[in-house]
Amino acid sequence: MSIDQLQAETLAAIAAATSPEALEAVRVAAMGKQGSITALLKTLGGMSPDERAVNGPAFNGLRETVTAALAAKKAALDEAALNAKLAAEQQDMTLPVALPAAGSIHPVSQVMDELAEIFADLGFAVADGPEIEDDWHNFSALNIPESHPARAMHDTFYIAQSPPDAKLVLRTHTSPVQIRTMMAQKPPIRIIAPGRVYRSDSDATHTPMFHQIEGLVIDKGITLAHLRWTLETFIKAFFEVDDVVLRFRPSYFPFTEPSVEVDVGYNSKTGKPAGAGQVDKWLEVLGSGMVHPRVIEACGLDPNEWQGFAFGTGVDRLAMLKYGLTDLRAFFDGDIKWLKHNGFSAFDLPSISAGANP
Ligand code: 2U9
Repeated sequence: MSIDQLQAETLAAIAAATSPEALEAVRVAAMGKQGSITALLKTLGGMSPDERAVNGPAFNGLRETVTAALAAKKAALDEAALNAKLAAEQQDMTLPVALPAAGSIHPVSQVMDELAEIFADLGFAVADGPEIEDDWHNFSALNIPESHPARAMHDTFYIAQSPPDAKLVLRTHTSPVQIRTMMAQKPPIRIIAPGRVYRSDSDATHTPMFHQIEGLVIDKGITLAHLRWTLETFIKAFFEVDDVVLRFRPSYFPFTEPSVEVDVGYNSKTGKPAGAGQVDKWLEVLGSGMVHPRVIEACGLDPNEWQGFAFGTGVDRLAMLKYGLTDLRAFFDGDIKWLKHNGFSAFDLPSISAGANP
C-alpha cells in the first residue's frame, strides 16, 4: 500500500470514529505496537542511507499528519461529550423551591409574652414555682379552709404517693408562687406568676390543664385605688382600647378582702372590647382584691405594716377574647393546621415563653 493510500485510509477511519473508544481503536490499529504506520516506520531501520533520506521525511510527515488528526478528533469528541453532559444536566432555575416549614408561636405563648411585657413596664418581675404543690402552699396559706369545696377530690388532682406529712396536689392556681415569693423575699414585692394550673374539669369551656396569670403587690399604704389603676392600665394596654370601660363588682375569695371582680365592656357586633357608648354586654376578665390579712400573716409578715393587692385571670380566656378564638379545646389539640391559621410569627416579639411555663 502506498504512503498516500495508507494516509487516506487512516484519516478516513479517524473521521468516521464517533466515540473516544472507536477513535482509540483507530489509533492502536495505526500507531500501536502492531500498528500499520508503526510497521512502516520500522522498515526505515533496514534501508540504506540513501533510501532513508528519501523515505524518512515522507514517513515522518505521515506520522505527524495522523498524530495531529487523532488529537484534533479527540478534542472534538471530548467537547461533544461535554456539551451532551451539560445539556443533560441542565438546572431549571425557574422551578419554585420547597420552603422549609416555619414554626409559629402558640396564641397562649403570645399572650403570656404580651402580659409579661405590659407588667414589666409597670415594674413587675416574673416569678415561677413548682406545678406539684403541697396543700399548705396551694390552700392553707391562702386562707382556704379544710372544708372548702375547691379542696374536694372531684375538683383537685391529688398525687397518690404523697409523703405522710403533706398532701401533694397539681396546683389549682398559681397563687402558691406568690406565697413562696412572700416567704422568700422582703417587701416591697411586685410580681406576676404565669403558668399551667390543673383542675378536674372538662367541657367546651374548661380543660383539665389551663393557663393563669396572677399578680401580687405588697408594700406599705397600698389601697384599692392602686389595684384599680393597675388593672385599668393593664386592660387598656392588653386590648389596645384607650377608652375601654371596666365594671368593678364586689365578690368573694378566701384570700382577698375585699374581693373585686372586673368586667370589660364588650360590643357583640365587633366581638371586641369597646369604648363608652359601644358597650352592649359585659365579660368577666379578672378576679382581684386586697390581700387578706391572714394570708400576709401566714407568710410571716405583719399585716398592720404591709398591705397589698392581688389579681388573677385565665390566659387562655384572654387569648380567646383578644384574638376571637372560639373553642378552648383546640388550644391543646396540637393541630398544626389550626396553629398555622391562629399562630403568630416567631419574628414579631422576643419570647420569654421559651424559658417560662409555655
Ligand atoms: C396571694 C394572695 C392573693 C389571686 C387572685 C383571683 C382573685 C381570681 C381567678 C380568675 C379566673 C382564677 O383563672 S381563674 O379561674 N382568679 O379571681 N386570683 S385574687 O389572689 C392572691 C394570690 C396570692 C398570696
